[in-house]
Amino acid sequence: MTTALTLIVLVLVGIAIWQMTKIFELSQLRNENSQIANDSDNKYQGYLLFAFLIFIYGITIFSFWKYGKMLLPEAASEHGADYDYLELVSYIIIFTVQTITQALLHYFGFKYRGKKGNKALFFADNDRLEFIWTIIPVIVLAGLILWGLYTWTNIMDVNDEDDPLIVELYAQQFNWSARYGGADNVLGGANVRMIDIDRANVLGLDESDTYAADDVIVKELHLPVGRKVNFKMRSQDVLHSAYMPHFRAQMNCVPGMTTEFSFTPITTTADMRQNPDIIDKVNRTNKIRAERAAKGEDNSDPWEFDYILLCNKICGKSHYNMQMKIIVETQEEYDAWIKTQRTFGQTITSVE
Ligand SMILES: [Cu+2]
Repeated sequence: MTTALTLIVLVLVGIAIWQMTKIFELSQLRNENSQIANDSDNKYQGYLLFAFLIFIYGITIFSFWKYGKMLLPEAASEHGADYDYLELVSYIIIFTVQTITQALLHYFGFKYRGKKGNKALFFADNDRLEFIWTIIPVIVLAGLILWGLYTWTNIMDVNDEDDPLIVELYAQQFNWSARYGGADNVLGGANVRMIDIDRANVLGLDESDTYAADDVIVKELHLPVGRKVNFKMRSQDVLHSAYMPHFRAQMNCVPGMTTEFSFTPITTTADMRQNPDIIDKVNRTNKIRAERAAKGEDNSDPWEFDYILLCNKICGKSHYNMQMKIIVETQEEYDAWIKTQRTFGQTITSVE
């Protein structure tokens, strides 16, 4: 141990001496190599600035080309198209402005680099210019924000008037459960204080509530296509976030309260599997899997696309794997599936 420490100290002393000789060398340099930049240094720096501009444009174009296919396929919910359009317009505005301003910034940095007799025009202030470059962003940003608020209000339509399917999403470290209201489509009351593991009442349903008995708790979310779904979200422990990317839906799950989100799925899982983007993604993934399987690093089961519910809040160690499969199907398929599920009344175990 002492030997190791002595060695480290010796190495550090060596580095310090080497650094000191460098400083000494620099202070001894002749005048034309002085630390004060001359015209040729400034020219060199100016070209470097341009090289950096080309680099950021280049990496932007490269990322779009290389990783553009990672983007989500077309939205599978009714409101998804509005959401995507808002996002697209925001991106177009941001990219246009950033491309122009970066080009100007780097060009002027290059043009007015230190050079004898090369001086930029200087004026202390110009009210008209200031007004123009303040009012344009104000109008554009106010427009985007108002449009965003309007879109958000439309999306957050959680009223129960149009007979939505009511589904509870229950989050806990580190899994999801979904609960349906049963034949009456009404969820029984629930509270974490009523959780009783011994009796398999893991979601804390109120056993004295008559609405609870026919509730159906599942580990795979099935949704009939074309029917609005109102999600009621709860969390047992910490903040989670229910993220359903293909439906452009996300809402935090907060301990002690119920949050809501609603959407109407418009594309069944079977139809989404026919989407060219999805087919392309599946093919690429399976190619990689097959290559890995050949090396014995993966099993060779081909991957098949499914919608997914993910947790989008870093909620602990296994957060990355907190997910639930979502299946969107026809009303008939959904009815057939829900019939095979057992109700809370059937699964609860009585105390002996
Ligand atoms: Cu989580």
